[in-house]
Amino acid sequence: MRYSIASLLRNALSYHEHWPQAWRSPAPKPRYEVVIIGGGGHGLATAYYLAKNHGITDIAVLEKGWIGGGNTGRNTTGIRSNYLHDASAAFYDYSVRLYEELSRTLNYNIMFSQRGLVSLMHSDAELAQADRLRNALHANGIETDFMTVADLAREIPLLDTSPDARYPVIGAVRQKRAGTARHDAVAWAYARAADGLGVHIIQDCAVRGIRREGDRVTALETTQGNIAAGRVAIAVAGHSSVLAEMAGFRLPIVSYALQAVVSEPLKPMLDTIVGSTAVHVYLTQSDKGELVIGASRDGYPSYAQRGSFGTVEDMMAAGLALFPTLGRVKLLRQWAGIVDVAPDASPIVSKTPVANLYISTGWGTGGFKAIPAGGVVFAHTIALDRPHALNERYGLDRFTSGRLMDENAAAAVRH
Ligand code: FAD
Ligand code: PYC
Repeated sequence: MRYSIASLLRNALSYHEHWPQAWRSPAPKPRYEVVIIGGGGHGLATAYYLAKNHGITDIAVLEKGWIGGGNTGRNTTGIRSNYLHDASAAFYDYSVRLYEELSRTLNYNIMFSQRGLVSLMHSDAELAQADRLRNALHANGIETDFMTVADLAREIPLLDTSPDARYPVIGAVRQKRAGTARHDAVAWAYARAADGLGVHIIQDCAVRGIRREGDRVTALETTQGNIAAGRVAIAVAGHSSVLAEMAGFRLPIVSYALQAVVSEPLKPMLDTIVGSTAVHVYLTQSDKGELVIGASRDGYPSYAQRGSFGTVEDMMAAGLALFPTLGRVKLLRQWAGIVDVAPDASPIVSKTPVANLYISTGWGTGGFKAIPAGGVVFAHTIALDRPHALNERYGLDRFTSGRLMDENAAAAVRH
């Protein structure tokens, strides 16, 4: 990373005062070549790669709240590439490789930590399914290793590996290159880099209407006035159907709340991500010491960014079944994000039925890991009006052709 000793000293002695703004806050211009709706990781990364890879810099990113305030700043930051289908494996592994370099690429410490992801198995059926996935991953050059119960007892000592456990563990599969990153740093890093290339990031600017002439989008009605656009890109996660309706088409997306909680800070006790799809919970420990715990999405569609108490109760019961010693740990916070779920649990990065309107959605419970690659392929699709090789299978046309790509089994939590 490019830090000089002088700049480190200056910042250390500044008492955190007089720091320059990391990106500007311009008033919107009347027109942009490209307007991106949604200042989450996907919208910001797309703006950056449009400018960096395609030389398009007359771009505005419109965010109704603050950048990263949607799912990007609410997620549990699991980054991995253990997906079943060839096209998914290629896409997600490219994203992990971009993450491996991202702090350097954007000159911003995103705190990427390749601490590995351990997926626990509790039945022969799960082991058989894991073998199939491991073979598919191996064929795609993505290595995983099998962990025995003895390996688990040694490496995750607080996990209950006894045969008398409520849900006895019989083995696990680990992707060592999987990991976590600081979620809002990813948004901020892309924002600062995009701003540096001339992109306007406009916060507190909600899109309320999409204007069309014939089959083309011409302008957006926003809370900061009307903005004309040559091309418009939608990257609003759980609000995708609302935006699609404004543009006059329908999406096969259902929106749900997905919740997570953090505990009080604890001494270091868990140096990997560990989860069980059967018992249905996953845990990791943040650098502050908090246990970050998540599980399934809520069972019914909703736009309420709260989530239901029943899901939290289930999540806690599942967590305690795996880690009974955590029984007296206190929870600090609970929150939810609204996730955008496609029927096959694969994303949609695509042209739309409306000319010059593009959409990135369907990331569901797993789009944080996809931000770098999602940005690259969405920027390519917008700039060249055709998909990148890595998102050819992510078109909206698959819902009419029937060529779906079912990744429900690879979703770490229920989509
Ligand atoms: P967002 O970050 O939600 O950004 C969309 C933005 O659009 C929002 O900021 C919103 O305010 C804005 N917007 C909406 N409507 C409008 C409008 N009308 N006008 C202007 N702006 C608008 N993924 C993983 O890979 N690993 C994980 O471990 C993981 N854990 C998760 C845990 C939880 C609890 C949640 C909620 C999600 C998790 N995810 C995870 C999923 C991941 O967070 C999302 O898929 C990803 O962040 C989506 O990014 P995005 O940029 O598409 O959406
Ligand atoms: O997609 O890896 C994932 C994930 C973990 C937790 C939520 N999503």
